[in-house]
Amino acid sequence: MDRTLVIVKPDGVERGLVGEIIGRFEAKGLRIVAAELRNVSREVAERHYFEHRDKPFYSDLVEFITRSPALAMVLEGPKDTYKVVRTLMGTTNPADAAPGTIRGDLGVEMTENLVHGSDSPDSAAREIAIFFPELG
Ligand code: 3AN
Repeated sequence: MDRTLVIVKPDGVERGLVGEIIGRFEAKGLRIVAAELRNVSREVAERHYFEHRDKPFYSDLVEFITRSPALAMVLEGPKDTYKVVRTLMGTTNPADAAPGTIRGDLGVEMTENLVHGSDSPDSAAREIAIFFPELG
């Protein structure tokens, strides 16, 4: 089995889309191993988005993920579960994301793209350790 980190971002929680988004992962066959609604601290946000620290959108990203509660969770499934999650999420920009995906069906704004999913097995391990150190 393989695990990955998923976050329903503040826009998804504010819009009442938590059930809709989790439902898609569950319907696909992934299992929730841990989940918590929490205010992401600036420190955790900065660790999480470390690889983007030099990007022009970095401060917007940190502001956004810390602005109101987000639902952090660990999902489990077959090998390369992170890929299954990212296929269901759709491409980064919701305006371009395919219909049938979470971002394609539910979003239209670039920063407010509803959901985060780790982008590799290494990212998954790193991000799970940041958000759920007790699972290590
Ligand atoms: P994804 O969330 O699809 O893995 P990443 O990891 O490339 O995308 O980017 C992390 C986050 O940074 C995205 N979820 C998005 O909110 C934001 N982002 C990425 N690229 C841009 C960009 N060109 N302009 C504004 N925000 C961006």
